[in-house]
Amino acid sequence: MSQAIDIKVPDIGDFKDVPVIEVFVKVGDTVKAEDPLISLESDKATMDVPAPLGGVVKAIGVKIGDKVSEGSVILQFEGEGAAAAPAEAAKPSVSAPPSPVSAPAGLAEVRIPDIGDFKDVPVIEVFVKVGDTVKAEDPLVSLESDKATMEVPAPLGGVVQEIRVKVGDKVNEGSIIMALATGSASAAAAAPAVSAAAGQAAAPAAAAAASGGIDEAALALAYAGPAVRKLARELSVDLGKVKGTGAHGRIVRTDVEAFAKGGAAAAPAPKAGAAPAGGGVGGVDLLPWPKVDFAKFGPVERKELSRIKKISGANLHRNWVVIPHVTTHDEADITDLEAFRVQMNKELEKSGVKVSMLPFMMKAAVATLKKFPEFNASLDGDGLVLKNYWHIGFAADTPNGLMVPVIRDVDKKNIVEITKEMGELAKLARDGKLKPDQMSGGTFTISSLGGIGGIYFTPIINAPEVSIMGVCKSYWKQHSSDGKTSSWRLTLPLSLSWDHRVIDGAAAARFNVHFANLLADMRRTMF
Ligand code: CAO
Repeated sequence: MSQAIDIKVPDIGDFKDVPVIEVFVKVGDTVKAEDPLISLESDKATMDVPAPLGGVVKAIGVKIGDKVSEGSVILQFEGEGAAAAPAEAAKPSVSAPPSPVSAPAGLAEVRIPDIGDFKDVPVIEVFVKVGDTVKAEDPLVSLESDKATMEVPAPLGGVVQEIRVKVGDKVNEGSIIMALATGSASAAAAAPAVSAAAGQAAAPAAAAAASGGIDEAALALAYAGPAVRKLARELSVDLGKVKGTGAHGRIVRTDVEAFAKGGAAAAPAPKAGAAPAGGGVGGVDLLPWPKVDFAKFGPVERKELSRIKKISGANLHRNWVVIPHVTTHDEADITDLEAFRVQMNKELEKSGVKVSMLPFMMKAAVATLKKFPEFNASLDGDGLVLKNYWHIGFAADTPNGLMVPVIRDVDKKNIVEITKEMGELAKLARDGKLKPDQMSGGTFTISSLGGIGGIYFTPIINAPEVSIMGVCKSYWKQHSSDGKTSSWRLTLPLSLSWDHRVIDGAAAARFNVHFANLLADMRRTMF
């Protein structure tokens, strides 16, 4: 005989009469501790109530639409202890009256509350970062319309687990801005789970790791509760692709499961810049990822990916899958520029500034972007947003992974200013101290492996940018312009990746030629 246990709604802050929007279990289901049982949604937050312990669901006391408060009994379990230890079944304690157990609080998704008639209001400040502990009413983000500035407070206390907006994003009533681990679950939030949805905005450190600014639309704001997001992560399902069949298009558990099996209705064809539709590739379902017990073949150890790698990985993956990349390789003759750089470094020796090739490339990039404006642009639906500013990101290799600090207004800065700023930003990146605004707003990125080696590579475009320049180590190469005479030239390999939805191959080839010509003779930037 097993012990019947009432499961109650835990402490959910000041919320009262919160509607149940999803019930994840059915009678007879076996659940583990922390498995989500139901999801509640107020106008300010969505909260999953997880199982406080393992057991078998004996009865369910709520249905979708019911309103519950702290202490409401939501279901009844046959407890894990009794079920797992039949030998103890005869002990008197087992036949004791049902013991009520409050589920530990779980994850709460915080939404933008009623903000009147305001629509598409930009986030101007995010006050918290992943891992921060907040109390109810602590300000989380600040919004600014042309008429008012509003702070959105925490609807309940907890630990910030995911942040799904960043400065500049536009939000509306109901937009999910972050997830809080509440109650006992907050202890586990010290090592926050990071989803692709959290992506860009989740952590300042990684906000620009691979993509200078995601339009959070499809992924971050996919209408799904924390448990469904967790399931999606476990099944490697991109929520941006899943069509929700729940109320108001909400993505429910079965949608994710069906999608993972390849049978779900796909979301409508994406707009340019959004995640692709369909479960599989070209209508073909993908095979499941191979599961191998590597220990069978030899000794292994497991190392968790750094937080930055998890976030940048999700962004890189999205960018790689969504953007039709093409990479055009070329080379630049930097013989004279290198001589000039060496000369300038001698002259600057006393000032302590040491100029590398990268600031010259930034200047050459700006001049080339001005000539080819569609490379300094972002896709917006069926249109192209051409930017009349030139903020250049540079990939920086840090102990925790790849980051992309951005130098603003490169067109207005000289080589020494760029060098100094680059040095400061690279140091902040390596120390993990870059702020979100130091990684946002980039219009074009340069990824230089020149200090390391290699000849060519295919850099992944830093969405929502549409192109990226990869450079490798320069080398001496014999060059002939007439087939009769030749000379040794210092040659810089260039690899320009471009978004074929925006850029054509001919334009990319011209871009590279122009860029290379400028590096060959920087005086041309004056024309
Ligand atoms: N060819 C030959 N030598 C080069 C070169 C090139 N293209 N680029 C740099 N070098 C030299 C520099 O002149 C310097 O030499 P000295 O020490 O003799 O002066 C040395 O390589 C180291 O340069 P650096 O890397 O310190 O400086 P940088 O300005 O070129 O780059 C930074 C700065 C932050 C971009 C770089 O340190 C870095 O992190 N690069 C890695 C970027 C990356 O990971 N990209 C991959 C992204 S995709 O995963």
